[in-house]
Amino acid sequence: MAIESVDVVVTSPGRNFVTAVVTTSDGVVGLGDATLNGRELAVASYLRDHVAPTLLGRDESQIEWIWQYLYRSPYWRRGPVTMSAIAAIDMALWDIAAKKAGVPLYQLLGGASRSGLLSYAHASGTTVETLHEAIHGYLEQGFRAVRIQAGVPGLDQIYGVHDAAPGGTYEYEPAGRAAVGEAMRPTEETWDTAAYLRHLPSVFAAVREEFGGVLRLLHDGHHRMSPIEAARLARDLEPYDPFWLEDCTPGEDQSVLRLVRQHSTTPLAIGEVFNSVYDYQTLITERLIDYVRSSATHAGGITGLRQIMTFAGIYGIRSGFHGPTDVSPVGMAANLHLGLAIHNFGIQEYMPHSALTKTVFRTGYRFADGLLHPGDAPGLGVELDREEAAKHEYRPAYLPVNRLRDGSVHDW
Ligand code: GCO
Ligand code: MG
Repeated sequence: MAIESVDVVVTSPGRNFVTAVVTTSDGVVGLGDATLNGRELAVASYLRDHVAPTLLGRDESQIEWIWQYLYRSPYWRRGPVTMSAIAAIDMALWDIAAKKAGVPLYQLLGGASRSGLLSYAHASGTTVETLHEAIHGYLEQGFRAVRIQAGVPGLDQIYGVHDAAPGGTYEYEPAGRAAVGEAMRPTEETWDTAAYLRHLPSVFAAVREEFGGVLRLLHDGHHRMSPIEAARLARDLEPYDPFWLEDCTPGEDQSVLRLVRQHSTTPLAIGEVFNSVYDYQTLITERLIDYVRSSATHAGGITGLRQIMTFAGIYGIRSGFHGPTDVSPVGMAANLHLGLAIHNFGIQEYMPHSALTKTVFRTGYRFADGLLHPGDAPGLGVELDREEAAKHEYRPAYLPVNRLRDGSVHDW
C-alpha cells in the first residue's frame, strides 16, 4: 500500500494545535502531532510545503526508512521545526501500522512493561495557602506526585503560577492569545533569581510539613538559573527530598550540569526543548541527569524518542516525558504508548486538556489511581473530529517573555 495524502490540520480549541493526517491507498488514517507552541505555522508550512509532496506514493509501512529519509535528505538537520514535522509523520505512520495490525500501539513497541504510568500534576499557588489547596485538590483526584510552583514575594506574575479559578478548577493555559486575525506581542514578566532562591526552600519546607514525606514533589526551574545558582538550589532543596529539579539551567550547555552534580544529590531532569539524541550525548554518557524530559512531539516522534530512551537505558536514566497542554492529545498518546512499553520509564507529566480541546480530539487514554494508561483501541487511540476542528480558527498565541528588573531579557 502507499501514502495517498498528507493533510495538515491547524485548529485552536482553546489553544493552537497542528496535526498531520496521513491517509493510505487502502483508506487507513494515521494522526501525528506537530504542535510547536508559539511557532505553530512554521511547522504547518514545513509539513505542507516541504514534506507532504515527497511522501506521496511511498510505502507507509517503511517507518524507519521514512524517518531516516526525512532526517537525512533535507541537508539541514535537527531543530524544533524540522523535528516536530518529522515527529508528526512518524506518529501517523506508527498509528497506521498499529491500526492495520488491530492492536494498541504499545503492542508493536514490545508490549506493556507495566500496568500504568505514574503521573504528576501541576500544582501551583501565588501563596503557600493556595498552593496547599491545589495539592489537596490533586490528591483528591488520585495523583501521587505533584509539581509545585509558587509565587515569590515581590514578583507580580510568574510563569506557571496560578491560583485555582472560581469553581476550584486548576486548569490553566500558559500562552496568551490574540483574537482571530489579530497580531499580538508576547506579554513580559519581571523576574528576580535572588528573590526566588531565597523563597523556594521555605515553600518546600511548608509543603513537606503539611503533606508529609511520601508525596513525590517536583519543581521546574524553567532554565532561569546560572550554573552556580542551580547548584545552590539543588543543594537547598535536598532536605525536602525532591523527586526532581527540572531545567535548572538553560539546556544548550550540557557541561554546566557537572557543577550542579558536584554540589548535590537532587535528581535532575532536562530536555523539553531538546530535539534529538545528540542533545543528550554528554548528559547521558556522563550521567549528568536522571530523567529525559523530551516528548515524542518535539524529538522526532516515537522513533526519535525511542532512540533517546534506548541510549538512556544503557546508563540507567529514565523517562519523564513532557506532557503540557501544548503537546496535543495525539502527542500525549504517543508518549503514553512508548512509556508503557519501555523498561526505563520514570514518570509522566499530565496536564489534562480542556473539555473544549476534547471535542476536537477524542481520546482513549485514561487516568485512575495516579496512573495513566493509553487505552486499548487500535493505533494511538485518538480520533480527530475535522468538522469540530474547522470551527476553531488559528489565533496567534505566545508564551510570556522573561525580563529582569532592569529590563534585560532573561532565560526562562
Ligand atoms: C513543563 C513546561 C511547560 C512549557 C511549555 C512550553 O514543564 O510542562 O515547562 O509549561 O513551558 O510546554 O511550550
Ligand atoms: Mg518544564
